[in-house]
Amino acid sequence: MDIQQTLFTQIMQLVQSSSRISIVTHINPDGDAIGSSLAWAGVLRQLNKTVTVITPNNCPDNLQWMQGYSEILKFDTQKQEVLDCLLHTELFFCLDFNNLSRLEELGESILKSTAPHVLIDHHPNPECFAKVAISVTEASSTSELVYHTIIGCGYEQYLNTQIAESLYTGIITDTGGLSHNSGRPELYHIIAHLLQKGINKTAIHDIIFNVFSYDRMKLLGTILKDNFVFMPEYKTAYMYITIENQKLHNFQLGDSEGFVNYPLAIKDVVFCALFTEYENNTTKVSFRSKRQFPANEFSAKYFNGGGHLNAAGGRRACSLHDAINAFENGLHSFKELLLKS
Ligand SMILES: [Mn+2]
Repeated sequence: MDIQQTLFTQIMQLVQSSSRISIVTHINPDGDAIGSSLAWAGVLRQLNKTVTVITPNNCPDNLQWMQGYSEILKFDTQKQEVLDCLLHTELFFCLDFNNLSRLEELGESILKSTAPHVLIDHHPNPECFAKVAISVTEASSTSELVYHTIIGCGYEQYLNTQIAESLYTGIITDTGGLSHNSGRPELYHIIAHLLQKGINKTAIHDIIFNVFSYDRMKLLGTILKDNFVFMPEYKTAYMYITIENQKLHNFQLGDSEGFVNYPLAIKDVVFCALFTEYENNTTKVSFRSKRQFPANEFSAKYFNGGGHLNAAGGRRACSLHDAINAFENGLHSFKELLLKS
């Protein structure tokens, strides 16, 4: 991966001159957000830095085994502790997002600090708020970029089993278990190195992917059976989760994680969406696509969102019904692109 050594040198200098460092990541943190943040925190702590990982809210249960999880500060439930921490922060690392809006309210608090920001991320179109930015869209994950940062900064001696486990988790969760965004041979050299550090690959896959509750499995069944629409004329399919579905199946944070990928298993689908209805007249949408169809452009145009070419998300202040209408209308203007994708 082509990352200028000068960027690592700058990061090393910033780390050397700071003793209190905060690592922040995006709302609804996923495996890559938590994995990359905890891995980097684990390295910096071995350099005797006082490191705090801050998230806007909590992450799903299946990520809570990683080393350092229990010390994460969550802005929604530990606001005062976070604000106190920000006051003393001398250096920020912003991981797995590139736009402060991804932090929601936490972003405003961070902007009040005069401490420099270092961005490490793989999403397209970064906002320019960082002093140093490692922004590489070809990377499978932020965890892969943190691995390069560890090596590039000469911190390889601190790459222990627990840090390797966190990085591996980030890589496999952002690539759907190495199914997409994971075709570069270099990535497998990294994985080989992580395996050499003693990680248990089978155990991590099990703890990350085989975690459905019975309620969650039944919810998936309901969605696939009753709330699934296939539109072959657009090579598109979508699914939706109503508030009623959520109540009936005792919906927990993270329960719909991965559901959005199911329609892609249909041979002729190149684009799909999962709508989730919320109480406050808001509808959240996740998008997935195959090949060159730009899920992120579609999301930006109709759902105030963004993301990667093949995986994006957004939301709209409207009912589920109106959101689905907006989606179907949007398909008309993307029809040509859909059909040739
Ligand atoms: Mn990521």
